[in-house]
Amino acid sequence: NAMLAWQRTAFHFQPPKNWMNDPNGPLYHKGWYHLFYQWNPHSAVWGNITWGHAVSRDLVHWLHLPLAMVPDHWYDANGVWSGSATRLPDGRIVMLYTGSTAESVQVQNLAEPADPSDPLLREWVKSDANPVLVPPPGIGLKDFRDPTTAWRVPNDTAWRVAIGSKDRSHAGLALVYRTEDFVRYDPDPALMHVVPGTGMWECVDFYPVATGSGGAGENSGLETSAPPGPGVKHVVKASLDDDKHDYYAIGTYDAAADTWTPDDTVNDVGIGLRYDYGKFYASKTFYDPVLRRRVLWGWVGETDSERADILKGWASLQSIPRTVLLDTKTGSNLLQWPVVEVENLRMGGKSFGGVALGRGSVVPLDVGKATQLDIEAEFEVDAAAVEAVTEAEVGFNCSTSAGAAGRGMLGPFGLLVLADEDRSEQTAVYFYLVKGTDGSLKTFFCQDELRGSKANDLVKRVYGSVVPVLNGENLSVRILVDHSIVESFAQGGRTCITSRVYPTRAIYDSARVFLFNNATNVHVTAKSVKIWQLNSAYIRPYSASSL
Ligand code: DQQ
Repeated sequence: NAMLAWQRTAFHFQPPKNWMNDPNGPLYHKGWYHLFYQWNPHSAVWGNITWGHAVSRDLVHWLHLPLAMVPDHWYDANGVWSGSATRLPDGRIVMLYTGSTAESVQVQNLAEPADPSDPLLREWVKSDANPVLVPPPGIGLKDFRDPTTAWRVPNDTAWRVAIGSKDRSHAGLALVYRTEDFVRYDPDPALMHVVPGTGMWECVDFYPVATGSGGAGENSGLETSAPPGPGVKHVVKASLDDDKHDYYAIGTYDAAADTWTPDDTVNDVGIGLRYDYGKFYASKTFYDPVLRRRVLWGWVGETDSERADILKGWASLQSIPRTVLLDTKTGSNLLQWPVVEVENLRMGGKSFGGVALGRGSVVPLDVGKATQLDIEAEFEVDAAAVEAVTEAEVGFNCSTSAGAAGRGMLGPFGLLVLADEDRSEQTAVYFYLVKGTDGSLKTFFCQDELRGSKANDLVKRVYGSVVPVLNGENLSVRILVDHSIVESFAQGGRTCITSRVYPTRAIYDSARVFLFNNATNVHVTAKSVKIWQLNSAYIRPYSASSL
């Protein structure tokens, strides 16, 4: 439908058409990054789930390949659901995935490349032993899915795999199994992790991160089986089916006892930290041995109506792949940042320095076409004015606030993207400070979609949360704008927010960028703002001759 053509993105991963959801089995093999994904070959709504497949040299430009797996056995007749890849030390690649059987029972299945010497891994063979795991006693037949990448610990030949579930009391949990051959499995009750009240855990992920002290370098990712010990923390992530958000906790994996304990037991998985406060779900990481980094993919769904999706002929994007590191400055959160290859799409680039933002001001930034942008901005707030305020909005919360239009003492201030000339449409990305009577400052990072579009068949929200700001740090934000998505990263990626927006006026040459400050009591200076146009990534359809 040409009417909605401007909503397709230019550098986010999208199949040529139809419905997509979770990223599956990401891996690196013989020069290529592989991405599989949940896909409906027949329509723009969820169903008939098969595995789409694409490859890339740089995680940005993709070549679509034929389907990797289709629902063609009784054990996955109702869908080839989510799963993960594991590379064994001998180079063998095993893929574990959930099949929804003809009876809609969730079972785990094994598949391997037909020809591991094919860099494109075009053909996949399902094991004769399938299903290799069925729901254990006490677990619902439809509550057993999404196997992780397998890992090993020192002095043990057995691999471990986690699978998401819930129990009868609505506690979310990760069941762990041990296996030597990926065909026979034994339960590993010690390593199971349970969090009351969190409901079904989908797409569990478990991986090490470096603390930068006493071990691997703090700026590199760790291989999934990197040995636990000093200098290493382990992240457990669960996608909560109840509220469709991805939560994580950082903790310690004791390999000898085979247990994982969260650092912050109050904010355990599903209660505490979120990867992203906007639209971002069913994510999965993989280790990239080339650039020695851990890379995160997340499914970014639509917030328009199903009717609009059918009109468009497609639904959903994958997030920009993000490098994941432990934030060694705070020690208590991860840092997510667009993979460095995205910067190769930068063209031109404009710098604006020292833009004064008086109280209630809006300043346009002339950047030309503003539908595909990479923005880096740094703000400084007038410290004396902050000092002069005795108390400011301690009860503030992005989601329940009036958004960018609301005027507080020390916020909001930030940027408006995908805005038209008179700002009748705009997506606001901003900071908001609150101050307690004891003088303590807290910084919120929010994204407001309420005026994102004139269309009325949309879910529009104000997203966001607190972002840690350390002494001496300015407020900083990176924003990627791509037609119908805004992905924002505050303070180097401590807090991230993804929005889908569907402007009807701020499209093509009419899209603009503004700086704004709606605070009543504080001046803000945009110390530096750099804005690049981002080139399209020309994601190519498959044909044998394109190789
Ligand atoms: N999507 C898959 C499931 C998973 C869910 C089915 C998460 O395997 O639990 O398409 O979005």
